[in-house]
Amino acid sequence: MTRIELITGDITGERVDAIVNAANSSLLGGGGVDGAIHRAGGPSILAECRELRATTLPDGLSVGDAVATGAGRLHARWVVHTVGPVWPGPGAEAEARRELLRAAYRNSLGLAARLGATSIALPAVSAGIYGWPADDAATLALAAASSAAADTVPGRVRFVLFSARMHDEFRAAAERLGITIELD
Ligand code: AR6
Repeated sequence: MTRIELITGDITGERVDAIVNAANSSLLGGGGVDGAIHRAGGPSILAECRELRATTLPDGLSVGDAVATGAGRLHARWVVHTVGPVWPGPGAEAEARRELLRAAYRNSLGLAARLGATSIALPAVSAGIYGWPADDAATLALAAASSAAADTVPGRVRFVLFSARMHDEFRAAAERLGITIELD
């Protein structure tokens, strides 16, 4: 049974096996949580990302995929980089991209589980610079974590939300979905 926790805070302070980064396809850094993770984790994470680009990912990481590096100075073993979709605005395209946001969570959780992570911290992927509506982002995130088969998700899943407002959105989404969560 997966334990899902909601906390408000800065994900770079987490002590877990794996920290998920809301990156972009270049893997070469950016703003938001991506910038914060690289700043706090130090240059080794970017060096590993450059190495991935030079070897297995010459065209970058596709939207919805996930890849792991070490975690540098962070209190974690791995950073799992994923790329969420940009919010396209309401309409048919939004439904297609929702599947990509689900995939970003599913692939991040699955990769961490395969690496042997028993705990993982995730931000609200796509809900910042990429503009995804907070209520839908929260619903997709929690549904992905709670519906995953036990061996495809670390036992402890912590959603680390950067604002009280996003924390409220996740709590409301958990209620709508009927998911039991632990609050810090
Ligand atoms: N800890 C936890 N959550 C955070 C932190 C932090 N330190 N900093 C921001 N957030 P965003 P995206 C929240 O914009 O929407 C980058 O430039 C933030 O409030 O980081 O997937 C990448 O390189 C929001 O709720 O990621 C890409 O180009 C959530 O994390 C692009 O932004 C995600 O916001 C990705 O955009």
